[in-house]
Amino acid sequence: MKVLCPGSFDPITVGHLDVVRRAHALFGEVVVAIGNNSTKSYLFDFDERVELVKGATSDLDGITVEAMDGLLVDFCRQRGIPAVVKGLRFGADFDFELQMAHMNQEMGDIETVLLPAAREHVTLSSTIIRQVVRLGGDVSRYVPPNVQEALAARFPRG
Ligand code: COD
Repeated sequence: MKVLCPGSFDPITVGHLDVVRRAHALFGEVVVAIGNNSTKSYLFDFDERVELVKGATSDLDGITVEAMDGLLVDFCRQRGIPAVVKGLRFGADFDFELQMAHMNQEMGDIETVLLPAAREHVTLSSTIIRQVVRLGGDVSRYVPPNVQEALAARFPRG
């Protein structure tokens, strides 16, 4: 079955990649879609986020990457994708994901599968990564190498 792993990916982290890999193991074919969450302002613009996700997943089989410029339900309908797979870290994620899951089911009959974040990634977020890098910290354990390079270029040290 083909499933969608959507996100802002600002930037993509090893936590996101873990969910993508597990979705692939469970369902076989994964489209990773870079979308916009209208409540967020982004460090990397849309095209940069798409390129970073492409670079981070280039060694993974069975995974394609696309820009999602509009409603998730329209994107899925156009491609015959029946379900989305998302990661769940803590209660706040659940509250937000449940709202989106209901909207996507009502608007487009799209099912949502929520995978618990891996124990080692449960406190990892793109927001924390951006904060640590801005303050000169090392995030190499938490992001793929191409993202680390992009962050270093954005926030050169000393
Ligand atoms: N471990 C596991 N999962 C994680 C981790 C981690 N360390 N970090 C994040 N995740 C999960 C998040 O919980 C989420 O499920 C997913 O990864 C993506 O996270 P983000 O933060 O990159 O992306 P969001 O939540 O900002 O993405 C929101 C979308 C872009 C998917 C959403 O806004 C959307 O669908 N937009 C399209 C327009 C639309 O249809 N809007 C109406 C939706 S009802």
